[in-house]
Amino acid sequence: MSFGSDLTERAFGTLDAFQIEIPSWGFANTGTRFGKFVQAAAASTIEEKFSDAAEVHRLTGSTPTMALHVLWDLPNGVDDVEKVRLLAAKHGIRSGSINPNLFQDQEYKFGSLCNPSAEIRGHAVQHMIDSIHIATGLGSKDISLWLPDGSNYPGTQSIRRRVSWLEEALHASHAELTEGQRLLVEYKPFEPAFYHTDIADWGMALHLAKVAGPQARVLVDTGHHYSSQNIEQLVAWLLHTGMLGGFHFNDRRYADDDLTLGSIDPYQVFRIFHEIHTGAAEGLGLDVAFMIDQSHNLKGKLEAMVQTVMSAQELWLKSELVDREQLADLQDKCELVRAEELFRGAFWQDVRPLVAQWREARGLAVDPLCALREGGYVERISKERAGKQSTGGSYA
Ligand code: RM4
Ligand code: MN
Ligand code: MN
Repeated sequence: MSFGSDLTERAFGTLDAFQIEIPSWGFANTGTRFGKFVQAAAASTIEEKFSDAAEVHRLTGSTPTMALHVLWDLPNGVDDVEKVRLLAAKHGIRSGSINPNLFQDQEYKFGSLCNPSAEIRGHAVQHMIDSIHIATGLGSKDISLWLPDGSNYPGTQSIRRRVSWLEEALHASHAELTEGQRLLVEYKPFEPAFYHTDIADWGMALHLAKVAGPQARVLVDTGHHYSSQNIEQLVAWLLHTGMLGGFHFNDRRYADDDLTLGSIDPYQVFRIFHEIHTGAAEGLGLDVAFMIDQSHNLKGKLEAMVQTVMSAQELWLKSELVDREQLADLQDKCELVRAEELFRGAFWQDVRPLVAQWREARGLAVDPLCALREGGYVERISKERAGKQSTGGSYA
């Protein structure tokens, strides 16, 4: 397929502006609840994670920031800020969103921000506040809260009392935000709790974000929905209400599978991106953080991350190429098949040559996966790290 020069220019602008954050935990050994398969190249220190993130950014040009998980990456909390600042500067990767960890300590067995014990709730709020101070120290804009709280059996907890505790906790946390910072509220309908989760869906997250204060927004993790939920529709609603703060991208077939973005349903990512492009074109003044939340236990860490970023770039560009003016016209006329074909047509375009042209023009590897394989980085770290990997710094 050949592309005209206008289109090429537009595509280059779209790709230049595209950024997606990578998660530090994506480079660590990870697994399922049945165990972990250890990889020689897996990172076990924060320095190794920064080094891996820099390699992904060098190859893809789109990942200047890395999300950090407080207890995994800053086990000493605020005291680790200076060390992390130096590493970020050394590797040319900025610290991205700060993720509090309210699921690791033994005292959180029956909940953290929603624990019936006021004392334990207090510890959890303090952890939120520490996380915000870490973000301030690192120059990070977003604190993204995923709350593991919930219960396993009907009747064992008061759902409504827990809502009140959450409202109080998020309001108190929000008060610590500095100007320009945001509190992103993530939701998830199940796991680790299996009867009720305290922030189970986007409606609950939206309510809590509103109660927390003006700098709170909703974070959509694409893996955190019931099967068959129409994610682009809720994205459209969050855009409409000005409450969409960001995404954790991953793909899934069954549950919160954390598979590679677009590996199961690329059309869904396209549809979500289309909503965002449409919102931006309509002047909504968007401030939406794109982040990856994946951790691969079978694929090579670096390879999976580069593949994910490439898929994101391709889908972001495809969805930008929808002729939105013509689509709006067809929608107005209820020309269903023509509208659908226009939409699907953009999805089916092969934009990979266009992305390759952009890479070449920007001095990036034309084929980042091949460059990763041939560049020797993974071999080098596999030798350096062999035998010293820990299985900490990520889940199960
Ligand atoms: C959760 C959720 C959070 C992530 C943890 C590790 O399922 O997606 O965003 O921080 O996993
Ligand atoms: Mn997530
Ligand atoms: Mn998840």
